[in-house]
Amino acid sequence: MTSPAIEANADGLIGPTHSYAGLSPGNLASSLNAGDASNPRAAVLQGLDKMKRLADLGLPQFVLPPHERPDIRFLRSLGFAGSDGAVLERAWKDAPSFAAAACSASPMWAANAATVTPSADAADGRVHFTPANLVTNLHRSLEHAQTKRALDALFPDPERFAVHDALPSVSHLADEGAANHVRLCADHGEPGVNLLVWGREAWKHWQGQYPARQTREASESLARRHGASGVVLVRQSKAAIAGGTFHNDVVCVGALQTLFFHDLAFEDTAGTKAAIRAAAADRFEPIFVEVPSTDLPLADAISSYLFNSMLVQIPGEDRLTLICPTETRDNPRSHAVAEQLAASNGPIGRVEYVDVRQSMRNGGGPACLRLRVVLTEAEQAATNPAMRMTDALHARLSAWGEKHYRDRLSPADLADPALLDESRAALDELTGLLGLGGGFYPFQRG
Ligand code: SUG
Repeated sequence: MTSPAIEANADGLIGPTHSYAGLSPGNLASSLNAGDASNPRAAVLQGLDKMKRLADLGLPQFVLPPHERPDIRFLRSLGFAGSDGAVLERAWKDAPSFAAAACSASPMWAANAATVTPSADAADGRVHFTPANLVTNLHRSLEHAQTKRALDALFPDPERFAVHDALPSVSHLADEGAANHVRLCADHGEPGVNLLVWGREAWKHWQGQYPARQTREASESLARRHGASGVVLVRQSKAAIAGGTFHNDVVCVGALQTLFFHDLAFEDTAGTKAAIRAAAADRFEPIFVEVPSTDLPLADAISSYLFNSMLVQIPGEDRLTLICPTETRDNPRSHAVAEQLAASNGPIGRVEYVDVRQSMRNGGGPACLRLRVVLTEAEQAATNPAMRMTDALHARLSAWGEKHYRDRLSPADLADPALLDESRAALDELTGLLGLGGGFYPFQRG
């Protein structure tokens, strides 16, 4: 017996320290824009508008709170002491790379928050979450404990939800979460095919210029601990990683029966398709929409983020809608591919565009900002209602962002102790707005 289910989104609310610090080698946008001034206020409003857009389309939308940044606890663990302001000041003087990592607003990219297995695919009938350890990049490795706290707050019922700890934080088990997971199915509530894409193997030396962020062993462990069915493990292509595909979701997105991807996404495209077909067996016929490099060179795919779009089934519509960043419309080749898709009789009936430019400049498109969670009616009812996006919450959070966020932040401003106080004041108020209770943030626990 399967229960009808819908695909909800939980987006990372962009934090007050959103900045361009060049922290992610292999993520070309992050390197290219390093040192530029950011606009955290515009960023949070863009993210909120995107959430409202999805909620208005009839898809359940949740908000994941930003993490406390600067991460003073992390800096203290490195031996910096004194008042919180003194810790920050000293760290920026003596260890600026660690200080920059401690200030990153990277938890905004919720596709990296966790890997999710819907209850229809899990052996014990619960929805499983494993926060990603994100060990490849220092600034991101600081996220998983607070991510678990946020997921516990949003999915509090242990009868229905299993929120695990991250995999051990070692390079052998490097895990980047749902950015390397695609689920295909006949219908969200029915058992699906779980495509887990890895870049390197734990025991083999990695020689690429850029890091491969997901190990095969991490993906296997996730599937094992979630009791996931329909698992297909495939290798991300080395050419894709070399070209700047730091996550599979930069060149691939899927929904229901449709897999939309660039021809350089996988090391073995024919093998990947065959494995997906075999896993789908007689349950459904996968639809492959493959974009050849001749139509769209990898470099254009990466700079325009055509594939880092949200592929969604709007309630009541037969065909899928692709929600792309405005950068896709600005790139003539990507735009042509998107328009052809919508004009064809294929599975994607409509293309829309959303402005998330502040996030895009750090390599985070519409799909990076959201974590997809397939939920049955009963599971939806068991989520924390205070974290669900509504018109009223959108208005409250927009006013909150306007009040607390700066409209200009250069990387040098991250050292300003006033920013620490401003960020904490913002997060303190937010815990009330999202019903998170006291002690949600480390600074509230003393
Ligand atoms: O991990 N950028 C993020 C972008 C994550 C995008 N997520 C997905 N593709 N799902 C990253 O590389 C840049 C931060 C900086 O340079 O300041 C950063 O962390």
